[in-house]
Amino acid sequence: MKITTCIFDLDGVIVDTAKYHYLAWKRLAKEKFKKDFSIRDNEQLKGVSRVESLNILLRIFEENVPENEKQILTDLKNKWYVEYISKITPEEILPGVLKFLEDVKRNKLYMALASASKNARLLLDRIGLTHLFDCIVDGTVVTRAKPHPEVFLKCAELLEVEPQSCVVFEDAIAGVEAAHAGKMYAIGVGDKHILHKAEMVISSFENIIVNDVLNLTKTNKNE
Ligand code: B16
Ligand code: MG
Repeated sequence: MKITTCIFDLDGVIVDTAKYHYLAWKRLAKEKFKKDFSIRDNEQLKGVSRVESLNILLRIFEENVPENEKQILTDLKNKWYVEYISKITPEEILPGVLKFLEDVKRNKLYMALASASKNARLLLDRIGLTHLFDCIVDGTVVTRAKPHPEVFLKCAELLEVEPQSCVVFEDAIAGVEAAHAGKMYAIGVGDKHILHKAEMVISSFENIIVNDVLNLTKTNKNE
């Protein structure tokens, strides 16, 4: 089937917000539990929803918190995170992304944004990319977290395209799994050892052109 749509994750694909999520979780761990949250443990939070991220963090620290207090903790983490990202500028768009997005437009493919983040629109506005996307599906719209494919399937539904004609760009293992669960192709952005389940892995958008995406159909099991 011909590729019709490129679906982009936001955090870690278009802009490196993982470091800001990390700083905010690290601060929470320090101030509330007097513990140090490592960058290695932070990998487990990528692409995962806010509340599930807290659950993972509590599991790592073997801490128990009553359900009603979880909201207070996630609100605090989000307050700090929003403070950090409010200062983001278009300069923080990752290398090669703008050129690749222009290439997608030139090839008349749909462009969708699919993010687990409830701050996705704020972030897109800050970096000036909102107008480029044909549809935006974020954490305020979906109820099920990756690896469930809901966020990607919703994009296909809104654009009225077949999931098999969509290619998802993801930096998280859970995101690659979600794309496959939705019968879509996955291109990993990051480490090829971590994202080895994807059909293709790029270390940066400087290493890909749209033709590479269109050629996926020739070799792939989705055919
Ligand atoms: P928020 P993505 C995800 O965004 C992040 O990777 C993940 O670390 C974060 O916990 C999640 O969004 C929720 O974000 O707290 O802002 O609602 O990678 O799916 O674009
Ligand atoms: Mg991500």
